[in-house]
Amino acid sequence: MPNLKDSIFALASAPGRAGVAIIRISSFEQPNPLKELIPRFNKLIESPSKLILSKLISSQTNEVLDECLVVYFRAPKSFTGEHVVEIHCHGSEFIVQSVLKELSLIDGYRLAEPGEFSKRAFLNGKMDLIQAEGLLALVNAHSKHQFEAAKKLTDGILSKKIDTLRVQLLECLSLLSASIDFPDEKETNAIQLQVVTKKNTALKDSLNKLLGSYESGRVRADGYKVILAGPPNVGKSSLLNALLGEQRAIVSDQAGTTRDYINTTMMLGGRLIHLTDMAGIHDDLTKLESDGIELAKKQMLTADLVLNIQISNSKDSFLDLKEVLGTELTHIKNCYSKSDLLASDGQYQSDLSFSVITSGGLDSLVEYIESSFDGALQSVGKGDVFITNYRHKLSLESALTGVKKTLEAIQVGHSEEIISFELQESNRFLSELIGFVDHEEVFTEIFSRFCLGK
Ligand SMILES: Nc1nc2c(ncn2[C@@H]2O[C@H](COP(=O)(O)OP(=O)(O)OP(=O)(O)O)[C@@H](O)[C@H]2O)c(=O)[nH]1
Ligand SMILES: [Mg+2]
Repeated sequence: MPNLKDSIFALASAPGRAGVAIIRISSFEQPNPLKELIPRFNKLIESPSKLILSKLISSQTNEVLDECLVVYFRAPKSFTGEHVVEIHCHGSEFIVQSVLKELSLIDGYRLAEPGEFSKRAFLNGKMDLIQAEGLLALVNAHSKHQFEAAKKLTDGILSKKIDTLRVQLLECLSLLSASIDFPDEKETNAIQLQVVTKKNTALKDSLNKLLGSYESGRVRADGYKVILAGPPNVGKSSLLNALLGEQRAIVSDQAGTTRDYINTTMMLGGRLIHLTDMAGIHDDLTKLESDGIELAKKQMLTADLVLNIQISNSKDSFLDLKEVLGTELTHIKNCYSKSDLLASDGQYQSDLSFSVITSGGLDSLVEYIESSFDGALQSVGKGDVFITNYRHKLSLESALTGVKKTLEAIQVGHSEEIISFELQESNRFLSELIGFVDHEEVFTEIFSRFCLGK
């Protein structure tokens, strides 16, 4: 674990040439060693949270490195909760590197690890673990949906919900502990057990509701996975290229052109879509093709929507994906490709039909994908709290198991000690979720996903 007493610094803005670059420094103590670099240091310290114009002077050569704005945030009123100085210098790579080098020469100062500023903010109680994950999601957001989902996390809305559930658990635990301490109070204890049962039933409902929001939350946060499936040569790769507006996949009149799967990401009306083209599925296989088809099957199992494509004038019917996969997929849409080959359009009213050559029907196909995406979001109401993150899902599932076991233990008449044990398990998972339980491995894994300077 990195030393928390070290002063850390890093470029907080994006690397490369820019108008302004921001270098962030966070120290456990007042950053007096910066006196030499920042001649107006005293003025800076006297005026926290105010931008001060100052030269930057090299301690090695006494040369002026830059003239820029500097701001000091006095602990704990800073992002990390420590003493933070931000240098807003000119965004030249040379200036940035010179300033970073000067900082690295100061005793006890070192380059921050990715996510180390945020980790210090978390350790100093500036945000909980869920909010830290929200911050990561916010920085990585491409779409409005992702931004909104991340904002719910950083604003602490999910944390508050989890904490409310945790408080209810703790209330149950204290009722049980009173019963354990006073075993002779049989009547009172029976009433308290009823209260615990009622509270746990409500907890079970709340946890189920949160878990039920995961699929919708996941689509918001991670995007919607659409797979182009069908026999060889039906025009899957052509459709991928047409939707993307670029020649991403190889197209040819030879069956079996695509062997691997091709993942692409695109925005449709502000919606983040992951579009996958893959090997055509058929029976008469070479070894290479069969490997490709195995990969394709795995892709389909994780899809939100499978477009099952067949050629408009084909005598063959659509692939039976249930038979191909040995399991039912929830969202399949049959589509006819190459509609230009038909004498007249609109022959297959009930199915989508399109042509990459004439572009006919492509708008309807896009509309269909967009409305499927929107449909996936609708299972969660506008003001509802929802979850987006797999770690949160796993912790909530474990907490739910504990609550269910508690209710079972009450039903079969187990002792208050056993009932308490199950509830404590639930409490542990909810506490871990927010980061109240010291779990260095989880912290390291989460913060290492941050970029440098965050
Ligand atoms: N007439 C017509 N031909 C098309 C259309 N779309 C694709 N094709 C042609 O159909 C052939 C196969 O197209 P691909 O996009 O490679 O088909 P695929 O489904 O990816 O094929 P595999 O990768 O082999 O499974 C090519 O010759 C395309 O030019 C269309 O809308 N109309
Ligand atoms: Mg192909």
